[in-house]
Amino acid sequence: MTETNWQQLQTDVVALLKEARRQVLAKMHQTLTVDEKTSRKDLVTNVDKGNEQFLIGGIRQLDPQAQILGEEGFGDQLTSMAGRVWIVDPIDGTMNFVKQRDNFAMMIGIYQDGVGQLGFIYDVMNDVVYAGGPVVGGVWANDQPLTAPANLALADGLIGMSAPLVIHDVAHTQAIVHASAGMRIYGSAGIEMISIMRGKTLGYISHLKPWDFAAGQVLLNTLGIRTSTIDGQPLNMLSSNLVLVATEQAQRDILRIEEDDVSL
Ligand code: 2AM
Ligand code: CA
Ligand code: CA
Ligand code: CA
Repeated sequence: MTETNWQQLQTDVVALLKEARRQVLAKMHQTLTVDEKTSRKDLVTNVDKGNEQFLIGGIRQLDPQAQILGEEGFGDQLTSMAGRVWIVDPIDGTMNFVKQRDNFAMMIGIYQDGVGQLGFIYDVMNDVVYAGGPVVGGVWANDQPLTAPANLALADGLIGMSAPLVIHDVAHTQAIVHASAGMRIYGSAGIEMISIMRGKTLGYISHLKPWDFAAGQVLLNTLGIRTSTIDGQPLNMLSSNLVLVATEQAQRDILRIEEDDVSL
């Protein structure tokens, strides 16, 4: 693709995701094959793998020159973000998928030379695709344009967290929760990011891989929400990061807690 028609590409990716949803729903109530990756809390199913293969096949047709990074390893070995890179999480919230058959997402981020262009988070069970980016000038929930969430201070809203960080009080997460209006834990980075786009929570802190935040970063930044490491640095797209997603004000509040090293 020399001249990319981003609007058309967005439409094509949404169509691909809709077909992926049909396949996942059809397989969801059959017996799942569930394997442990690094621990009994880190699972992968036949549906994660099958869906990644399906999505990557579709992306290769849409953009044959691109590099593709997929969580389950069916894409390319990525060593740089040069050129066009697609980052795919076929099922985000696999534990929710296995235990609840709900609260999971499909996610795709498209980057050009390391810069986010389009993002997609599909809330599968509610059948809502969040799609958009700077190249199309906004974010849509299905056909509905989203407005930027209010720029809340930490004290004025709820914050999403990953449970292990709070249990072990990594990076002063307990002090951050204490300073907020309350904590919520959804168990899916994608569902957490949707909640922020909807203004239901003002941020999220979790230890994440590129496929967990690639799509959300594009969508959230388009809506004025900040994404960084817990130290306020840009996210590294080729490694794990301790990710801080927050409104501008809440990001400032949280970075101050990190700097002050306060324990409440
Ligand atoms: P996943 O389901 O695609 O693996 C769960 O708290 C959230 O964190 C999910 O979005 C999950 O994505 C992500 N996550 C990242 N690393 C994880 C890990 N090692 N184990 C479980 N979930 C992980
Ligand atoms: Ca996983
Ligand atoms: Ca994930
Ligand atoms: Ca996944």
